[in-house]
Amino acid sequence: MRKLLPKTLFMVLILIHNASLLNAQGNLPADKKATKETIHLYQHLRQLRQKGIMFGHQDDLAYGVGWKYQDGRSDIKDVTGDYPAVYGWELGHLELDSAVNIDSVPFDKMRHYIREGYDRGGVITISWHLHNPLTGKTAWDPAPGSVASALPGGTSHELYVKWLDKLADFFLSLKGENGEFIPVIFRPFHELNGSWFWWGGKNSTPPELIQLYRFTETYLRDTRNIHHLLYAYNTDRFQTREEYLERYPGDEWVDLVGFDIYQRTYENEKFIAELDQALTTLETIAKEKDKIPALTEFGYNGIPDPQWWTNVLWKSIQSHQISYVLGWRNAGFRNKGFEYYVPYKGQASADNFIQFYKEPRSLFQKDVARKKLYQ
Ligand code: BMA
Repeated sequence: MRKLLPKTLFMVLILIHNASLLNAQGNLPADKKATKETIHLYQHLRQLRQKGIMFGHQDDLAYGVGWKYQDGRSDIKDVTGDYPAVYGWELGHLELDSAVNIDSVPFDKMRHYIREGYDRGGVITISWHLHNPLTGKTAWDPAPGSVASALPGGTSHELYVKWLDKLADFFLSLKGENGEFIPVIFRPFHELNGSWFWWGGKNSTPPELIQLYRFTETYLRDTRNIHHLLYAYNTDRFQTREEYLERYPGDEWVDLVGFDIYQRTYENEKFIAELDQALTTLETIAKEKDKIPALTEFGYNGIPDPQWWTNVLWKSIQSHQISYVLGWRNAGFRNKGFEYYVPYKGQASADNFIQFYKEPRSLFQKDVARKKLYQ
């Protein structure tokens, strides 16, 4: 009896701890049936913002500049000795039954990397550059009426639903050690205020896209019974609050609010001012709506400024309480040029990245693993 007591007491304390987390106001994600790992992740993401900003990287474990599919490798780890806290993955071409994604990453390998990141205590986020279901061409085919046609009653609706089934199957294949589903921050229809994708900007009316967003979420959640997703509402760079919210599906559909932004000129000060301003607006919106703000994609291709991490990125984000920033993929040699958004070992900004890594409020794998985000 005496021996059992501490263990029983411990379990009771855990139960009380979990119950208090679950009952606290505003502590449930948009999906009211979310799995317990998903709820815990959601709650930790909300709280962790007070401690710092997580660093994320797209396709981090799959390839980097000059390498592909080497177990345990990551450009971020090569530079800092630590992995990122957030791992981004992309599902484009899943809808085509292709074995590899839009960037040639085999889906089987991706599943394995997702599990690896989760096992290390990291956060998984997923985007989907799905083809245009109306024209059968790429995501970058802004044919008029594409969104309307994907809606119930539309000519490509049936195909769109078939694609959602493939997406659902993929999400349902992501499992941890004990058979639990691996929580994912899903950011459907990203950059939705820009007009380059079939779903975005001028290519549909805001009510059409809102309807498609809600349909998609309802289908995954209620028809396919998927309860391990957090939903991100994701624009590109924006000027005003009104522009940001124009296609917002509503508070009950969204967990995170974010935007994507890239630096494309040498004008650091201009970029800092724009990013800082947009983050201020985003945080105000997030506060009002009780959502988690994040910089869902960023980058400066080739990072030509060796001091960029501390002098530009950190300078712009340090005073903000956002959940994470996701650097885009290190594609390496592509289209007759190099494309990468985080340094690799020996790259001009690598030393400065280490300085950024050492900032107490920049969070990487080791920092978040300690937080046990799924418990
Ligand atoms: C874009 C580019 C493309 C890539 C796509 C999906 O921003 O990086 O090269 O195919 O994302 O990952």
